[in-house]
Amino acid sequence: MSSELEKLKRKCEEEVKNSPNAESFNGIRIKYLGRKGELTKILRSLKDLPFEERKKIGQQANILKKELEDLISGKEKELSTSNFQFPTSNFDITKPGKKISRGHFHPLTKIDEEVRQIFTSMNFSVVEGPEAETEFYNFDALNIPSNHPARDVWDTLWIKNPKSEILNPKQISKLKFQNSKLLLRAHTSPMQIRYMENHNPPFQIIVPGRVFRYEATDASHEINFYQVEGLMVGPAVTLANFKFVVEEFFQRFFGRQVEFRYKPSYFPFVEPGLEVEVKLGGKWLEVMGAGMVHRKVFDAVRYNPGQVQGFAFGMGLDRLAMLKYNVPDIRLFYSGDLRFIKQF
Ligand code: YSA
Repeated sequence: MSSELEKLKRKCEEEVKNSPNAESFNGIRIKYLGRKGELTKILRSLKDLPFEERKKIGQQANILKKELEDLISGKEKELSTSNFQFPTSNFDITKPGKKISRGHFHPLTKIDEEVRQIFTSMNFSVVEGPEAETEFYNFDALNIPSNHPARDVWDTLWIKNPKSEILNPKQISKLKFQNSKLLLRAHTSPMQIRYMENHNPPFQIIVPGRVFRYEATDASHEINFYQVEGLMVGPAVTLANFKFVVEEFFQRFFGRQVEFRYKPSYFPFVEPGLEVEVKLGGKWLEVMGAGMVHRKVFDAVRYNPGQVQGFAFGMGLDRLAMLKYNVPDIRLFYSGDLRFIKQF
């Protein structure tokens, strides 16, 4: 009889051990200790045994009953979430938790957003254009024909064997009359042409976007970077309007009064052309190229230069970010180095 008790004990222990959750213990309790349970059956059968043996086995069975009860409720408590207890050793409840690191916008995205906000608040619309461009839009229509020395300014990344599926059918038919070689746009100015082809003045737009140049990289030059183009055209848009818009933009962008300086410059698509410099930390820094839209550009989009005039500008977004955040090397923006990115 005592070997039967022993067997029963092992069986019950095994079942408790393999029990997946606290809920399954009720079943085990009924199976072994319930009114028709296995241990109860043994206790009932004792009446047929001689007195001495009944006494001995009875005692053993009662001890086992207590043991099984403790075993089942102990394990049940342990698994029950409502009764979860913090482990008492090595657990400091007052210690601050681990900080979960959250992502955030890249510094260039932040600057891009800020530039868009300032210009849209001045009633400029934001438009974007293709990064793979044609020679016609990137150069010819901007008064930079193929033999023009100014092409050297825009060290160009040409695309070999352009696949016609990059262009839609309307574009392809147009290209029959235009210079169709493909390239990665070297500036955002081609969007001046694309926009004017499809819109009538007056309007004012900015074109933020990625541009590409075949250049050696250094602390202030990357092979791919971002520019923001600006274009305002109307019957009586003048350099005075340009000066107001640009100064308003930079005061708000840098969040303080800054000094400006205008220098004559040359871009084939403006006349006159100029460069804008701002004084930051006691130093003059060039921040944009600009000018009044050249009449040949208006010719290319079939505007009447006698009826409209406008200004255009282009600035390097990365360079603005460098000035604003005091970043010494443009390449850090593209390094993917989290130690740098996490500072913004
Ligand atoms: C000029 C007159 C207009 O009416 C309209 C636009 C322009 C700008 C012209 N399209 C242009 O691309 N001029 S630029 O070659 O001098 O570049 C403009 C700005 O881009 C520079 O002032 C500089 O801030 C930035 N840039 C140029 N090359 C760069 C660069 N930034 C990073 N890496 C490079 N490699």
